[in-house]
Amino acid sequence: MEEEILSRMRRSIVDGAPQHAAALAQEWLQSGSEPLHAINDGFIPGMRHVGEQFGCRALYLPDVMAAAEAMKAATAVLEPEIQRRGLKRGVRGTVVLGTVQGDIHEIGKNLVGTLLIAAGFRVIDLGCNVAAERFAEAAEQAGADAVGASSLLTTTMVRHRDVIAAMERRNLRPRVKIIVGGAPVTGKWSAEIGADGYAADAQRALDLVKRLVAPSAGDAP
Ligand code: B12
Repeated sequence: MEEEILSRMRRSIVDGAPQHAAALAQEWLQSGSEPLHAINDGFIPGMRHVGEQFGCRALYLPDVMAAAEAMKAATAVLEPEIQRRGLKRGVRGTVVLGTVQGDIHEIGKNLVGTLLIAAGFRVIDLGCNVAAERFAEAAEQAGADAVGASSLLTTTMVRHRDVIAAMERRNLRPRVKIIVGGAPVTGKWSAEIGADGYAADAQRALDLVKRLVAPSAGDAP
């Protein structure tokens, strides 16, 4: 039963069907199932498939755009429930999040933000296409503990370096931690540019922030 609905979730993304995706997400919540499981094992595999098909030109940009709309419709239903389930245990720290300049991919970054909020972090989400200086300015103003910069394009990954440089110019380093992520990003890249860490998915991103920012709270869910 669960496997069947997960498979329909994958299909709803590939078909680019927002209403169907949202309805499946609702059905999932009504059955009392774990919302993150639906994202990780239902909707994200659909998105991954679309990305692969786009990469080998079996699908085109409008297909990817439709898939992204379906993904957003599903996460709009699931993310509030993820946050609700996590709430509320005193603020553990402040994290500034954004997608780097020139890049408008936001779905993964939003998911990272949702898990951080659910775990008790204050998240300042700057959105996408964010200039390096803006990350640093927001971190300074908010007294942030960490900055997370997302990048989904090999051509925009280099902007991570700019974020680090902007933070250094304001003397925010090494106190404010910098973490990087997004499909083309690796641990090797993070080490090469002098970031504090990289994570492959939202759950690992949360674990990383807990380790870097709130080590004493590391055992809490
Ligand atoms: C959806 C999508 C789009 C949508 C984005 C919609 C939106 N509002 O976000 C639209 C249609 C707009 C789009 C546009 C483009 N796209 Co696009 N897109 C994708 C696709 C299919 C899925 C991305 C996604 O949402 N995945 C689901 C989420 C949940 O996963 P995720 O983003 O990886 O995030 C997870 C982790 O990476 C991590 N994470 C993410 N951010 C962060 C941040 C931190 C700090 C940490 C620690 C972790 C972390 O946690 C997340 C949750 O688990 C990918 C394929 C892929 N495999 O990634 C291509 C892909 C990224 N796109 C690609 C391309 C080429 C483009 C375009 C250039 C196409 C064009 N010709 O115009 C444009 C670029 C526009 C721009 N300037 O940014 C290429 C990139 C190739 C490359 N190597 O550079 C990909 C890989 C597709 C492909 N196979 O060719 N795209």
